[in-house]
Amino acid sequence: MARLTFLVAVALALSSTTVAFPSYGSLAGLSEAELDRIIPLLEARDACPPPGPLKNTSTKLVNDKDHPWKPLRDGDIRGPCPGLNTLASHGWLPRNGVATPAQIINAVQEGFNMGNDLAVFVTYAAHLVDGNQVTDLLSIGGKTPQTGPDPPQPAIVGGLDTHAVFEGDASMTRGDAFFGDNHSFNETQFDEFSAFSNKFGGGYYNLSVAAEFRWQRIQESIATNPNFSFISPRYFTAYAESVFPLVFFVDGRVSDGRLSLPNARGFFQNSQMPTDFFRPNQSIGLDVIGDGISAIASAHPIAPGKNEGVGNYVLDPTSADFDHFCLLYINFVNQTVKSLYPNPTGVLRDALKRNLDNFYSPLNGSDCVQIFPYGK
Ligand code: HEM
Ligand SMILES: *[C@@H]1O[C@H](CO)[C@@H](O)[C@H](O)[C@H]1NC(C)=O
Ligand SMILES: *[C@@H]1O[C@H](CO)[C@@H](O)[C@H](O)[C@H]1NC(C)=O
Ligand SMILES: *[C@@H]1O[C@H](CO)[C@@H](O)[C@H](O)[C@H]1NC(C)=O
Ligand SMILES: *[C@@H]1O[C@H](CO)[C@@H](O)[C@H](O)[C@H]1NC(C)=O
Ligand SMILES: *[C@@H]1O[C@H](CO)[C@@H](O)[C@H](O)[C@H]1NC(C)=O
Ligand SMILES: *[C@@H]1O[C@H](CO)[C@@H](O)[C@H](O)[C@H]1NC(C)=O
Ligand SMILES: *[C@@H]1O[C@H](CO)[C@@H](O)[C@H](O)[C@H]1NC(C)=O
Ligand SMILES: CC(=O)N[C@H]1CO[C@H](CO)[C@@H](O)[C@@H]1O
Repeated sequence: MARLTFLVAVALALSSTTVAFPSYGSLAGLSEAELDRIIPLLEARDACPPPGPLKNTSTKLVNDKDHPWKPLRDGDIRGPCPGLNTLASHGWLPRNGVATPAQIINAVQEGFNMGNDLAVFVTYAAHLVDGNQVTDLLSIGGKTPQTGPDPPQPAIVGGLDTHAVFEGDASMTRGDAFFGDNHSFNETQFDEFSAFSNKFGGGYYNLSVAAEFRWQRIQESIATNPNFSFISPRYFTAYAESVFPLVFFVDGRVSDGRLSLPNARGFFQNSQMPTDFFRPNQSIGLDVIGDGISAIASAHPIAPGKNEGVGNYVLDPTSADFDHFCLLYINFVNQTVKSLYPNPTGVLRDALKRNLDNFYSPLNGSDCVQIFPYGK
């Protein structure tokens, strides 16, 4: 009897641990003892290799009858990225907001015609720092709100809401983490987005608006956020994300580089494509986005740095910048990933090595040489 009670207690303890640690929870930053306890409870999954480019890159209806917008159900996860949120709310991604990297790459290619190099690079960057390497799952936001009694649990980081490794400051429609919410749509910020679109774009978000508003958001963070950080990778993603709406949120039958405010609100706030929305008429990858980044950054140049107190923006010469793209890759791997996983073993190490290969693959053949923090 005592033995049975003991077994039941162990079973309960194990199941509550499993509940407390979702399959998509990130293992980044956990102690060796926590990793030893949690990893055996996870169902390890061999990831499929990254999908290749689309075979047919024509424009087509993507708000179609197989991908209707649906409202959130209890427990569905959404996060700081209006692109991924929208794909989930239209069923191009699992509607619960938890996906494998391969599902994300397929969805951004099919749904928005994102180019394969960009899709692979961004997805594995996010997965390496915010996803679960062992189960191959990534949450596009935080974790499901815990319902019921809270069992003791390790500090679960993970999902794209995690601050400072991928998600960062000076977003257009989301606040800085310092102010408490780094991922929800903010109406005040959208009002400003609209005001800038009226002032510089004749009522549309176009490249001129993108340049002015990017600069405005940087200036606001400098002036108000004592903890403002604008170094790589955020330095790159902030500019890239200012370009994305111009190409991915504009109907592919028009492709005129300007986004109407009602359609912008649909994507940014409601994770919703316009009725009858067609994806871009060609795949848009690193080269086109790179041109957009240059146009926006050159309108109001500022080097990477961080605030040391409100209003005191101090440059950080160790950060990668537009002249040192390979340093983005090197620092991300050698510093960010390495510090989150200082000494991985077993299935975790194997998965990290595979995902580092996948992350590097769009750079293969360039003069940016691959590095191997966990051996070849
Ligand atoms: C390929 C995988 C993708 C990943 C992992 C990803 C991840 C993210 C993350 C973490 C952010 C938050 C950055 C921040 O504000 O701190 C973000 C923002 C953003 N993403 Fe994505 N994204 C992806 C694809 C896309 C696509 C396909 C689109 C457009 C269709 C898109 C559009 C945007 C935009 C416009 C923002 C800026 C939001 C704002 O500043 O208010 N993303 N993304
Ligand atoms: C490519 O897709 C478009 C839009 O769905 C379709 O009209 C066209 O026939 C396809 N082309 C080929 C070669 O399959
Ligand atoms: C403050 O900045 C540091 C360094 O970027 C970051 O690790 C930390 O999460 C930030 N805290 C908040 C509340 O934004
Ligand atoms: C939205 O942003 C504004 C301006 O930065 C800020 O004052 C406000 O607290 C934010 N609202 C929410 C709900 O976070
Ligand atoms: C944006 O729209 C405004 C108003 O129509 C126009 O003056 C400006 O040239 C446009 N910017 C670009 C890059 O097309
Ligand atoms: C897509 O549309 C743009 C703007 O109308 C046009 O310049 C471009 O040639 C089109 N691309 C394809 C592949 O049809
Ligand atoms: C990566 O880090 C290792 C160990 O800290 C160092 O020896 C190596 O030079 C770094 N690689 C690059 C390319 O910076
Ligand atoms: C890079 O390309 C080489 C030669 O095509 C190939 O053998 C290697 O597996 C590739 N590496 C990665 C990480 O994609
Ligand atoms: C680090 C950080 O500030 N993360 C926050 C992102 O936003 C969510 C929701 O408000 C917070 O719970 C996180 O702490």
